[in-house]
Amino acid sequence: MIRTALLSVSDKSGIVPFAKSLHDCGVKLISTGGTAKLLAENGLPVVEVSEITGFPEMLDGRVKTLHPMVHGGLLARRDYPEHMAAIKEHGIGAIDMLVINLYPFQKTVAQEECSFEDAIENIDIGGPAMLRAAAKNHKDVTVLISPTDYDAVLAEMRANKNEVSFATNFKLAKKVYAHTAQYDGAIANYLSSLGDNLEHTTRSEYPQTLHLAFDKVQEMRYGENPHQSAAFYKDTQLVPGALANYRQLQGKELSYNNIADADAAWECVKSFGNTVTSGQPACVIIKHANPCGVAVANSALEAYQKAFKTDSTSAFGGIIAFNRPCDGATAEAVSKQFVEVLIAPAFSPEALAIFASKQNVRLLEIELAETINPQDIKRVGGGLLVQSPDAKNVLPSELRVVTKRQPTPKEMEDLMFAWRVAKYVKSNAIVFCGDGMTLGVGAGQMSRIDSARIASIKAQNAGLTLQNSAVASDAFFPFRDGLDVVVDAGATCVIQPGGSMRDDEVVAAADERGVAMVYTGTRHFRH
Ligand code: 93A
Repeated sequence: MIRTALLSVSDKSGIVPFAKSLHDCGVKLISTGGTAKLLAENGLPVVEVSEITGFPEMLDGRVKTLHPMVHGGLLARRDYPEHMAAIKEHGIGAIDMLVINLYPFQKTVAQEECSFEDAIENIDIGGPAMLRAAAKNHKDVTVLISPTDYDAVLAEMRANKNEVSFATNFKLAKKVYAHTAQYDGAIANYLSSLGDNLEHTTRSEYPQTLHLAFDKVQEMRYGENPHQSAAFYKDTQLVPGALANYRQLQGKELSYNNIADADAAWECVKSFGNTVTSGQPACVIIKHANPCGVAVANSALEAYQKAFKTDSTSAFGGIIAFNRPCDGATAEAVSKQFVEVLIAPAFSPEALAIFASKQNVRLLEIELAETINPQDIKRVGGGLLVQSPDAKNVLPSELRVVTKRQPTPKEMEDLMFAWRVAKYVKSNAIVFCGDGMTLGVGAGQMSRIDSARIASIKAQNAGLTLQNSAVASDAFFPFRDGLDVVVDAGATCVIQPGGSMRDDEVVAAADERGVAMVYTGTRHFRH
């Protein structure tokens, strides 16, 4: 039974209403400095941990809760008379619930400008110690690390006279150890990334140490092919906006290939603005992990219509994603094609009504939020390849025009769009674009010139003109031949990383043909 709760949170969102509800249930509130202050300001009676320990918070807050008055209260076994006698003898009160949100270590070190000092001060000691104590004693203690669990626990308490079941406590305890393991993993990762040089603290210099915690959420009927078995695992700590946070509104169970392609679609569409107000409405259509149509426009509907034009043949049975809510008009248009999965941050009632008669279409709703998987992982024979994600977005200041001719503002806009798309196309990637849409996508070829030829053939097949188009190449042109192919097809400007031994030859070819060329300085291989 929950009589006393200790609350100590860095991220204080949701804590006040939760503490109010606990108070309404008659629960005594204990809290650390900042959290206690906030609760008191909101009219809640709260006992400061320092009153309980008889010690002030000291060493700049490094020592607040590391005390037998706290840990005795968390660890005492309620069913052991000796334990209960011992805490009674020492005047220690039992703590039945612990609510913690640790110092934001990962968030802190993810900042480019994070200093070593900052990183170290954001290593939480007391929080994980209490978490591990409470989780160990989960038979009698309820431990919460996520505001998303507040409501369910409250509902259980209200329905059962402040009791929380063993099943709930056990579930929450498992979450805790996965969380503290990840937290320590992040610290180990960060520290080993520094090597001997404490100046190297930027995210891009982060090395890869493996600390994984996953929950199996779905057995699949089969894997990539019907003779392969498969399952889907989610990170135990999901960040908002991650694909695995999807809410399926209708449709058959997602298959292995659906999830893989949905991820490609969602990652690509999010890159065009990852809040509902930023960037332009965008639509991405994926087939076999590659975009076969990407467009931006003034509305989701228009973006879809443009994206569909790129390659309507390949779009058949595709996975479609929007960075805007799917409204009735968009749903109407999309429902005319065979679509496997449709992803959007929201679906209007009209859109849902349209798809109600098409129950095979899988509709996924995912919150639009900025997320980056901390690690990219690929299984190879006998091992794993682990890398930081390709989170690089080229800054305008990094662009370098290398030809005599400067791109016009319109060309520059098309180039930036093309570059953004190319990042999500398997290498070798050549992407023709114009007016905020893809015109031809050449993907996954072993030679760049073949990708260029395929991209131009695909545009022809779709009846699209490449006259005055912009082209992105995910990596440098090794020879001038690839450039010649795209210029022959009608491109007037090209964006590419540069860095080839024959850059001079390629730039000379661009000058010879009156084409504007921009270097990004970074490439986007994707395999
Ligand atoms: O500096 S600590 O490692 N030492 C502690 O004894 C301690 N106790 C709780 N950090 C400690 N905490 C952390 O303080 C919690 O995990 C939480 O993140 C934060 C809440 O502090 P405040 O209530 O003062 O904002």
